[in-house]
Amino acid sequence: MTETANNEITVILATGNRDKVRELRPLLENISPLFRVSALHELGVEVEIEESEVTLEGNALIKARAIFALLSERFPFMIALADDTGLEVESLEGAPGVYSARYAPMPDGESPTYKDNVDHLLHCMNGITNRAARFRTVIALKGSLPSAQGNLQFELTTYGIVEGMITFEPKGDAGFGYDPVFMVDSIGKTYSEMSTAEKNSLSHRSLAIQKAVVALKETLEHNNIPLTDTNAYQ
Ligand code: ITT
Repeated sequence: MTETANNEITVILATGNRDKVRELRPLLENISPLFRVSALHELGVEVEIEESEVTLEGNALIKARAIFALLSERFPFMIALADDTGLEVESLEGAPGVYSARYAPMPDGESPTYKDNVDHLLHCMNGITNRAARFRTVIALKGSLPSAQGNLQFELTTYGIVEGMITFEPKGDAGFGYDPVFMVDSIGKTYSEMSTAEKNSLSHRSLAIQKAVVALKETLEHNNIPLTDTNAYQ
């Protein structure tokens, strides 16, 4: 059984992280009247995907491909959108980077909380004066859409980077992950001192999404698939 309405493209957020969903959804809204954005938990999907690559791009593709494979029968016309994000600290030679979610050492079988990771980062940077760091997000899309020649299958990746500094202590209550200790150079506030809307107006994630939308539109235009005509998919 398929669940795709005639005139919709289902965009599935291929992440188990609801904080990412909260940021990604408004970024994707209003791009096209055809988009219907769904998170995995809203579709009743619970899945563990092993992130076995050593790059953000590799792991973003693993997640997009896994969710595409899992749900493409249910949604023949859909785009699986994955996000892999890392915090890269200059004086730690780019750590925690691709391992940002599992940075703090934990007993076997336990996963660190956001606070465990932040505490570990501040501990590792104790006495270090060079606090320069950057957030990098890679967005991967894997999709299947109808075109005049039949199903168009495509895959693409884009990235977004924001430069900043690691603070000496957490500041602010909003956001998630390393937000309380990441001060954005251009604004002079940590991400946790910003609302979701303000973070979304400048974040690594929003820059990557903007590029992904441009790349998607180019791919679709190249294949004569309009993103605005709601009759195109009937
Ligand atoms: P999925 O793989 O299911 O998407 P995840 O949380 O494991 O969820 P990542 O592999 O991209 O996602 O892990 C990156 C970690 O970096 C994440 O757990 C947070 O601790 C942190 N992180 C990601 N985006 C962030 C952001 O915008 N602000 C602060 N920390 C962030």
